[in-house]
Parts: sequence; structure tokens; C-alpha cells
Amino acid sequence: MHPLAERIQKQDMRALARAITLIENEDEEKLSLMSDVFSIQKQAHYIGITGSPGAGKSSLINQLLTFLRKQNLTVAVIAVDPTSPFSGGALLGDRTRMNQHFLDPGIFIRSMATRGSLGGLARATKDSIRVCDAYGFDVVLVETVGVGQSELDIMKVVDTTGLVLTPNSGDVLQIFKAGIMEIADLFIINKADLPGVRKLKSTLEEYMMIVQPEGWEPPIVQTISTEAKGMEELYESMKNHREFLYETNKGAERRKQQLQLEVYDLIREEIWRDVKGEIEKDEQKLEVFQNPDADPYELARSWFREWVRKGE
Ligand SMILES: Nc1nc2c(ncn2[C@@H]2O[C@H](COP(=O)(O)OP(=O)(O)OP(=O)(O)O)[C@@H](O)[C@H]2O)c(=O)[nH]1
Ligand SMILES: [Mg+2]
Repeated sequence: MHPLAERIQKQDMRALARAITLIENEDEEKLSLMSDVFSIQKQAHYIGITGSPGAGKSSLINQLLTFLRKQNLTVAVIAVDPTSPFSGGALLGDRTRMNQHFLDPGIFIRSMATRGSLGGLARATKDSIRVCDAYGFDVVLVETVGVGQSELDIMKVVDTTGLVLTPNSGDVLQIFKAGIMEIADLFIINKADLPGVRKLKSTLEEYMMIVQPEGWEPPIVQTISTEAKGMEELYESMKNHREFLYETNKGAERRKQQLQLEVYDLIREEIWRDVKGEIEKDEQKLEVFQNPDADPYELARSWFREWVRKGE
């Protein structure tokens, strides 16, 4: 077994952090590490929290953490920030908000930044979730900032996705346009202390009347993160959703799709790393990059063919 995997199994938190760094760097050891990690995974509930910037996701996660710890559940939080290099401030804010949990060994908090090329963030997030699972956390919470394609990709790797909305913000329309509504397993109306809750709730109910979700109707939960209100109901709905996945074939169906996509992703990543490695150790090839008029299609085609021939 990979030494890091072995240490993770023994609940060594530094090994956990190192493994995630290795994943982020797309280290070539990753596949063998992850394969071992995969074999020691347990049964953590993977929960994604998404929503517009400022909707209160971090505050909510912070309160949910406190609630879960009171139930004696251990929790890992992965904060994914696709815009990371430019928003160090936001991350710092998150850190201080979650600060009270830092000394608790039942909690692990990590923020991830985008690095890899091929939709690498969703991939790295999934791997990191699995590492946390192997360590033995009961719940893995993933926070993503924003409502774009990368959030969609990331939310596809969790079991349960909570979409955080706020009254009177007009974010529903934006979220609807981005196709994010469909990935919500539950709607969380946060900042329920502000006016406009009823209107938002009826907008969501109308939406569900139109789309008529099959099997699972996303519940609408109200929370006030600043006052720690609604956490019990929130977690209850999350657990219900997980049970639904287990009891129906929905969960199995989802896993089947995910497995196929994942294998394709990994193959693409392996090939890319290998081809890139071959190119970058060849001075002559690197020199070609100096020529701005070089034909990228021709280069890609001939170098890829060369790589294939090499393997024969
Ligand atoms: N009134 C009210 N304010 C809230 C509530 N929850 C969060 N806030 C405030 O909303 C602001 C944004 O909260 P965050 O938790 O940072 O929101 P976020 O969604 O994590 O923000 P980003 O990570 O930047 O996208 C903060 O000033 C919070 O104090 C709530 O339930 N009611
Ligand atoms: Mg946040």
C-alpha cells in the first residue's frame, strides 16, 4: 500500500493534507495512491453546498459543523474556489469564520485552488473527498463559490447538493439560466430573517410544479446561519436524501454514470501527462513553441502519433 494511504488509514491528519497536495499537483504517484485510498474508503456522506457569492455558504457550513459535532459526527470541509488567485481575501475571511473549529481533531478544513488543466478542479475535488472518506470522516462538506460550469462539474461528484438562495436577491433567475436549479437536491433559503422569504418559496414551488421532479422532490429548508437556526431540519433533509439514494436505484444509476465518466477522465489525464512529459524532455520540440506561426493542429497530430508509435 502507498505509505500515505497507510498513514491516512491510521488517521494521520498530516498525511491527509499531503495527499491532497499531491492530488492538486497532479503528481504521477496519484493513481496508485488513489487506488489504495479507494480500497479503504468508508461510507461518508458527500454533501455539496453551492450558491451565489455572499449567499451565506461559509456561515451555513460553520453552523452545520457545530451541529454535526454535537451529534458526535466527524466532518471534513473542502472549500473549492475556482477564482482563488484573485480572492485571497475571501478565503482568509472563511478561515477566520471557521476558526473556532481549528483545534478540534474531529474536523478537517482545506481550501483547494484550481491548478490542473483538464477540468482538473472537479477531478481533484473528487479525489480529495475520497481521501477524507478513507480517513474516516462521517460527513464531507464541499463548498463551491459561484454558479457556473465548474460548480456544476463539482456538484456532480457529491451525493447530496444543497443550493443556497437568499430572499430578495434575484439570484434565482441567474441560477436558473446557468442550469444549476436541476442539480439541487435541496433548496436552502438562507438569511430567512430577511424579508421576501415567502416570495422566494413560492417561486421555488412554482419551479417544481413546472419541472415535476421524478422520485425525489427537493425540499425547501429555511435557515438563519447568523443565529444557528434551521440546522437540524437541514441535516434531516440531507439524510433523507441519502436514504432515498440508497433505497431507490437512483443512487446506483448515478454511480454507474459517474464511474464511466471518471474512467474516461482518468485515461485522458494519464495520456495527457505522458505525452506532455515526452514533449517537454525534447529540446527540439520545445524550440518549436518559440515559433508563433507554428501550426498547433499539425504539431498535436504528429506528436501524438509519435507517442503512439513509441508505445507499440
Ligand atoms: N442576515 C443574515 N446574514 C447572513 C446570514 N448568513 C450569512 N449572513 C451574512 O452574509 C454575508 C456573507 O456570508 P458568507 O458565509 O461569507 O457567504 P458565502 O456564500 O460563503 O460567500 P462567498 O464564499 O464569498 O461566496 C456575511 O456578512 C454573513 O454574516 C443569515 O442567515 N442572515
Ligand atoms: Mg464562502
